[in-house]
Amino acid sequence: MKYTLPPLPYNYGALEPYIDALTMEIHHNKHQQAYVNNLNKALENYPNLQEKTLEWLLTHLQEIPEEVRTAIKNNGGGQWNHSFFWPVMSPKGGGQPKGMIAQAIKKRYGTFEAFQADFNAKAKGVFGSGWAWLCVANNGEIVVNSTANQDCPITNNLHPVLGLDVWEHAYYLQYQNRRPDYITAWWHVINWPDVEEQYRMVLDNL
Ligand code: MN3
Repeated sequence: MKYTLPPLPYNYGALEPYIDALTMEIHHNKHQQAYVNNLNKALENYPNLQEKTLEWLLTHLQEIPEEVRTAIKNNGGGQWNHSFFWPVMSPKGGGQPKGMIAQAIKKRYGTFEAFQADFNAKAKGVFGSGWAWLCVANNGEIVVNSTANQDCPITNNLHPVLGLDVWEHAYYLQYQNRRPDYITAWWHVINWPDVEEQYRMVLDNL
């Protein structure tokens, strides 16, 4: 089995009261584990694809045989997105960013609040299941966008530095239908030092 479930960088209850322990446990241990299992299953009969990185697979979907392309897009995206998602949250999170990402946000939006409003609107606007993102485009500009299902921004040449899972499985136990309340709570757990690190890494690799 090539792909495995990455451990969370904190315990399941660490993000309470903003995200409850049972949601975190099911989300990580059941939902992400299912993406891992189904990704491995999709790759079972394709030894040449097993040798590629997950990033390669998600940026070369058109080169993947049609019979496993959707499975790899969905489950590979699920594995990538969730592995990215956990470290951008922290029990010591929240507040406002510092450093280069703070400057980029200020340059693009003027204020942190204007950025937050745009991100919230994109997150609330996802119809059905998907994600909201803060990404960097190939020209170095930051972009706030959303993706459907488990579509990964890297497939479209956008490099995430922050992401929010707005699938119902991410919040339904605690917030039921109140996605906006989940989004509001989530700002309290954003790990801005990690976002800054992601941003610097992306810029270094453009
Ligand atoms: Mn999820």
